Amino acid sequence: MFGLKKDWSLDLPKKYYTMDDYNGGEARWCPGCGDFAVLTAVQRVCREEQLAPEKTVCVSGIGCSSRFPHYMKTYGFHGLHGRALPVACGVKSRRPDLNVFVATGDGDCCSIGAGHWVHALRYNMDMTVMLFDNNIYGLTKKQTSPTSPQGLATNTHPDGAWLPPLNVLAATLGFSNISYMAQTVDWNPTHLYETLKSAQQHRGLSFVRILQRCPAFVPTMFEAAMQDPDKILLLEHEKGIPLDAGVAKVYKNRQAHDPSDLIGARTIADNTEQIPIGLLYHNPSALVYDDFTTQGMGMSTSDKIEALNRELDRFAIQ
Ligand SMILES: Cc1ncc(C[n+]2csc(CCOP(=O)(O)OP(=O)(O)O)c2C)c(N)n1
Ligand SMILES: [Mg+2]
Repeated sequence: MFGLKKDWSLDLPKKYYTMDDYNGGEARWCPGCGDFAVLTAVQRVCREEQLAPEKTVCVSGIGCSSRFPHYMKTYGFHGLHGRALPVACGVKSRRPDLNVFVATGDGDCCSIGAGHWVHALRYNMDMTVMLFDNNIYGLTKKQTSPTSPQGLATNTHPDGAWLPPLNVLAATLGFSNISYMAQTVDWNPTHLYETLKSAQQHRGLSFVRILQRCPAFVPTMFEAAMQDPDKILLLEHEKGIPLDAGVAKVYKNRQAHDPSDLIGARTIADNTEQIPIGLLYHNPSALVYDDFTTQGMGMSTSDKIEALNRELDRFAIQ
């Protein structure tokens, strides 16, 4: 009589979400695309944290990486190019109870969506933002993006990109009221997973830049760092991303970095000779905009009408 209680009601186990509960179907990215690894890592985080699929929403802009919401069996919004963040802020402002993930590309976030990048990070609403940075416009087939390295031959700069890339880490650290910024790579699944898990647990906007391979258009982009792990600088600290023994074994080039140290984070970000991975900055006490947008949400209709009338009365001409 397994699971049958004395009053004849069934003692069913609490629902446990498995990977399947987050699987939105076969992902159609190119073979070898780094986006697959990110998708799996997010599904693992959802399972680990037991995020209810019906309480989770993935928001994106436009790009290969922005196809992400289609492959998650959660709510999703595949939006307009560059507009992932304002949509996500809108969702969060009315539904603070939802877990929000944002998928945005380097073109989506740092080019056409750059204005929203600055302001959404300043609003610091509680969501996990994943910047899929493959240093190229993938979906439109190889145009220069703000993070393309100088000299990269693309369809818009066949003789090589003219300018050095935008330093995403340094730029983000310059925005006001940021609360969480980490960097990871798609080709180390453990570090990727640990980083996204830590990001999801943070209350506020966690901005995670993921160096992401695009074998179709820039197949050698991160090859040097993959071949020689010493080109990666692994940041370690008790307040940082939990250090997995396997990850520590691969990345011998390590630096202790307290993520509350903004000046230290800026110094690391400015050194473009190495690729830092880990938590660069964390300020859990930054103001969270949700605390303002959710004010009055529990009001009844008559309370709302009364409050509205009170406001209108302020304009009455005596
Ligand atoms: C308003 C607007 N401008 C331009 C485009 C064309 N467009 C679609 S995706 C894209 C860039 C995609 O690059 P990225 O954001 O880096 O994503 P990826 O495909 O590399 O993942 C561009 C320019 C568009 N869809 N809408
Ligand atoms: Mg891109």
